Amino acid sequence: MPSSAAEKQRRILPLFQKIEYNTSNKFSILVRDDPRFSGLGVLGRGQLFCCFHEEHLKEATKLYELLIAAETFDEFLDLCHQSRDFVNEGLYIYAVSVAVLHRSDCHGITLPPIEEVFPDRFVPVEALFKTFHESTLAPPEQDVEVHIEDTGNVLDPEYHLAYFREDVGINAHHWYWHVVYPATWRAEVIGRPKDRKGELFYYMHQQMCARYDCERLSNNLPKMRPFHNFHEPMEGYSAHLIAIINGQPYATRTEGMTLRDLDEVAVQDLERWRDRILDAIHLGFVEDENGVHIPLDEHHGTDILGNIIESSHDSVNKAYYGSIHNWGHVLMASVNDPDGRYKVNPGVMSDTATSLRDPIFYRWHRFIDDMFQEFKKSLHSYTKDELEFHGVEVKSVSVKASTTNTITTVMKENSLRTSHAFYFGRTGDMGVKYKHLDHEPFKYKIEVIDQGTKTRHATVRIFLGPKYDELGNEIPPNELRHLMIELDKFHVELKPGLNTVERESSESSVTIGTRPSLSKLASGESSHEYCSCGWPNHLLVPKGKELGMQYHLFVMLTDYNIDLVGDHGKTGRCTEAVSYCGAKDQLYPDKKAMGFPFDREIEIDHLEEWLTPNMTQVEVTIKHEHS
Ligand code: CUO
Repeated sequence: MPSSAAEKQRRILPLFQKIEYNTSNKFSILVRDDPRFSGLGVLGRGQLFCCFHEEHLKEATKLYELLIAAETFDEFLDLCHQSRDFVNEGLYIYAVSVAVLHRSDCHGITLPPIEEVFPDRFVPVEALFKTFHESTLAPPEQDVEVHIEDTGNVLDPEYHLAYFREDVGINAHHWYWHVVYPATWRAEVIGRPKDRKGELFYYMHQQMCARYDCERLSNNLPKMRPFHNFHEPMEGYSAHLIAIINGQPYATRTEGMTLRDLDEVAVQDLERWRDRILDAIHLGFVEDENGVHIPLDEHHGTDILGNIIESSHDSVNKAYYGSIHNWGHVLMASVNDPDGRYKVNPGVMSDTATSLRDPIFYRWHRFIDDMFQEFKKSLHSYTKDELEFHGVEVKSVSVKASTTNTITTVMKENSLRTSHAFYFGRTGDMGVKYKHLDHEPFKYKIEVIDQGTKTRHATVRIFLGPKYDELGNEIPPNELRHLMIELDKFHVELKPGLNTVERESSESSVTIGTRPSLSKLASGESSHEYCSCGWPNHLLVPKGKELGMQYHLFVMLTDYNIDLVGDHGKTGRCTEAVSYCGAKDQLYPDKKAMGFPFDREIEIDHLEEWLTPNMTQVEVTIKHEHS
C-alpha cells in the first residue's frame, strides 16, 4: 500500500471505532450554523437507522453526498468528525462507508469489518453480556473470549438453518452490497453511474434465495414458500440481538402476526404496487412520469424492473409503482409496534446487516424474485443457437478434492473481536468464538476441445444445483433453474485441440477471501485493498448431507469476445467478487443476462437433452462431516 493510502487508512479507522452512544444530539453552534449540515441530525441518536426507510435514506443520502463532494481528503475527514457526534449513529456509519467506497482519494482504503464496528448486530446478547461479565472478573490486561451458544432449538424447524441465516460473512456481504449499491444513488449528481444496478439487485438476491433453498434441502426441509399473500400470518423469529445504541432488543416476532399498516404506507399500498408492476409485466411496458411507455425488452427489462421494485432512485415512476421491496422490509420489521406507541425497536428486517437472520427475509425475496420470473416468462426460451459456442466442445468436468466428485463440508470455528466498538477501560481484547460452515478446498478440472485452428477466448460459467427435491423426485430443468447457484465465472484462452482447464474453488468470482480485521488494518499488516462486498468463500457450496447429497455441477463455455464489455479485466479494481458485486466504477463485465443460461424458462424435460456441446454436467456429492 503506498504510504499516503496507509496514512489515510490510519486516519479513517477511528471514525468507525467506539462511537459514543448517547441519546442527546450534540449540536455545536458551529455545526448548527453551518449550512452544509442543514437537513442532518433529523433521525435522533439512539434510534435504529433503517436502511430501507425512505426518510432515513433521504437523510443518509444528504450526508454521503456531502462527504463525497468534499474537495480534499482533509475536508472530507473534517466533515466526518463534525457529523460524528450529532447525526444518528447507524446512519453515520452507513454514509461514511458509502463515501469511503466512492471517493477517488480513498482508493486503497479498506473499510473495517462491519461486524467489528457494530458487533451487537452480529453477536447474540447472551454472548455479549457474558463477555462483559467475564471481563470484570479477569485482570484488565487479559484477553477474554466466550463462545456463542445456540439461541434456538429444534422445536422451530428453521433452527436447522440458523448456521446459514446468522452467518457473520453473509450478513456482512449483504451490508456491503447495499453500501456499494445504495438505493438512493444519484449518478447524475455524483457522476459515477452504477451499471445494471437494477438487474444486479434482482440477481444477487435471487442467488441468495437459491442458496437458501439448497441449504433447506440439505437439512431435509422443503423449499420455502414465497410470501405472496400479504395477509398471511407469519412465522416467528427472535434474533437475540440488542441494539447497544439504545439498550433495547431487536423486536421478536411471535408466530401468527400479520403485516400492519404504518402511517407512511399501508398493506394495501403494497398490494396496489404489486398489481401495477405485474400489469406492466403482462403488458410488456412500464409508464414513466410523463405517461411515456418504456418497453420491457430482453436487454433492459430486468434492469428497469429492478429499479422499480427495489425501488431505487432510478425508478422510472416511483409515484405510480411505489417502493414495494423497501417498504415490505419496513412493514415486516414493524409488526410489533406499527404506530410506535411502545417505543420499541423494530425487528431485524429493518437493517441490511441483520435482515438475513430472519426466515421471512427469504420468503419476501422469493416473492420479489417471482415478479422478475414473471417477466422472464415473457421472453422466449434460449434457442440452441443462442446457447451454442460453435466449434467448442466440453468433453468432461470433474471436481478434484480428497475424493473425486465429492466435496466435504464441516463446521469450523472463528472468532470476532468486540472490543473495538465499546469502551471498557481495559487493555485486554474482548471477543467471541462462533461456528460456521466451511468446505474442503477443491479444484475443477474441465476438458475442452477447440475444433478450430486458432486460439479462442471463452467465458467459463459454473453452476451447482440439487438433483432431487424434498420428496426425493428428480427436479426438472425448469424448476432446477431457480435453484442453480453460481460458483464461478472466468476467462480462459483455448488452443486448438484438447485443453485442460483447472481452477481452484478459492478463486471463485462470487466470493471474497478473508476480510482483514480492524487490528490488522490498524497495524498496516494488510497491504491489499479489500472492497468488502462478496459472498464468504466458506459458504461457496451448501452443507450437503451426512450420507451425501447429489448435485448437478454444470459447466458452460461461451464466446468471450461476444460476452466482453468495455475494457474489463485490464483496469479492474474490486473485481474479486464480480459476479454478485460487479466491478467498481466499471461496466458489469458480462454482456449476457445475469444468471445466464438459467435466467429464462427451459421447455425441455430432461437436462441432458437441453445441453449443447459447449455445456456439460456431472453429478457431484456434497457430504457433511460432523466434527
Ligand atoms: Cu438486500 Cu431486501 O434487499 O435486502
